[in-house]
Amino acid sequence: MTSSSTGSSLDELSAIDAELDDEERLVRESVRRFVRERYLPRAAELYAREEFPRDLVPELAELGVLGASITGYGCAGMSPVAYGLMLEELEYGDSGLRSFTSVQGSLAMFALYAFGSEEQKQQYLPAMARGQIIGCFGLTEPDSGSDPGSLKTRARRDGGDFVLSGTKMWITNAPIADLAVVWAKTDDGGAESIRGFVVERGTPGFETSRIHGKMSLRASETGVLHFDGCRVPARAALEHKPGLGAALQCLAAARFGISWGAVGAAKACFDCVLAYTKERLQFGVPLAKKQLVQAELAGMASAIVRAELLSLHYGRRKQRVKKLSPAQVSLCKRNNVEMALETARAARNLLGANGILLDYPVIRHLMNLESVYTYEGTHEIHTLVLGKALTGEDAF
Ligand code: TGC
Ligand code: FAD
Repeated sequence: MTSSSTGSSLDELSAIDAELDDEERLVRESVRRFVRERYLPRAAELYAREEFPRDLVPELAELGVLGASITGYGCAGMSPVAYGLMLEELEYGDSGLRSFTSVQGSLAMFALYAFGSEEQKQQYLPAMARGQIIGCFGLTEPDSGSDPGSLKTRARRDGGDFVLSGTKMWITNAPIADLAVVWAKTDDGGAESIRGFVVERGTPGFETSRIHGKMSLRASETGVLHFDGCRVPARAALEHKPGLGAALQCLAAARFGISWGAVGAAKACFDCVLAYTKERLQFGVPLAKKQLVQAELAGMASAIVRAELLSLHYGRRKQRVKKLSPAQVSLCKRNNVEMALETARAARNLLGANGILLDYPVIRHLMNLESVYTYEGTHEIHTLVLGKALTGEDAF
């Protein structure tokens, strides 16, 4: 079985091409070309320098990947499968590149699209699709991660305004964001509940700082959002049923995309190690001639193809019925990220000592996937979502 110049032998095994329409193939090919020509040559250096390549944002916008699943407002209106393939190709490059795109599109832009006023949509979405406004999504806090219902950030009503106070931590894109979608507790209108707000950079009382020294997702900028008496007009509040449901709807969109992205990271590890085992001689023959090595490769290929077909199935279903259940999304994210992490670990092992060098993409993906395993709902949280769906028992 041979690899095509742009594709992988895995694509031949899954025969996924035959299941895609022209638009989906075109999206996959154009993003694949961008990643291989424009990102991969710089990937190790960006990772080593803890740097997100801001200079590539206009090219990402040109490719139509920002807010790609949104229809109208200058967005590409991609099908769920085209959107997923696009993220798979981006994460073949680096999880940080995919993270940037997920947060911009599935979290910040999706929140505005689903819960923003018409004025907010017109004001922000076209510029975000062009990459001229970068967004972030602030849910997690220093003391509130898996249990976002316990968040402490407050939005106090004061006449025609809201006044925000609190801290959001571990926020992707925070240091480079022009606006933040922020989830805060308010008692406006009676009982205390969670609401989303849009806060622009430059608003007095709103600052961001960068988290340095991450050993994972180093090519993604992660930071803290600080709100100290930050006054925003009432029209900055998103329009949704009060509570956590709106934030979780945004997360559902992003988690579906991550299930595809993880397949891309796993494929990058597989392609690297397949080539390596054909060239690396030990005991006088290529590693690829050893049965134990072939068993590893066969296991990896099977797991990757199964994961991609799972995402394809849910993507088609999402297109047909418009929405996946929370348990379906959890199953997909949980399965595919675990698969990618195990694939990356196995690939790292097959590279031997070389596996710890940034000269090969594998250790970078392995370290990145440790974050992907934790964010957007940890592996355990998705296990518990599935457990609850299966048993009816809430074990959170
Ligand atoms: P619970 O009482 O069960 O539900 C509250 C309301 O939300 C609805 N709901 C969902 N809606 C859509 N999708 C889902 N998956 C949903 N799960 C629940 C639910 O129906 C209810 O609606 P309503 O109308 O009745 O009010 O909420 P809970 O507090 O018990 O929480 C459940 C739990 C633990 C699953 C949830 O809190 C959770 O998912 N925790 C994990 C937190 C998380 O994922 N944080 C991610 C932060 S963002 C991020 O990590 C970005 S990284 C991006 C990158 O760089 O790529
Ligand atoms: P905790 O919730 O403290 O969990 C610690 C451990 O306990 C985990 O293993 C967890 O699975 C386990 N655990 C928790 N509860 C239970 C339970 N009930 N039963 C069994 N085990 C449990 N957040 C945002 O809002 N926006 C972002 O853009 C964003 N980007 C991120 C980027 C990176 C690089 C990282 C690492 C995180 C990012 N996050 C973001 C935060 C991320 O969503 C949280 O880290 C995640 O939700 C987990 O929260 P926590 O880190 O506080 O862990």
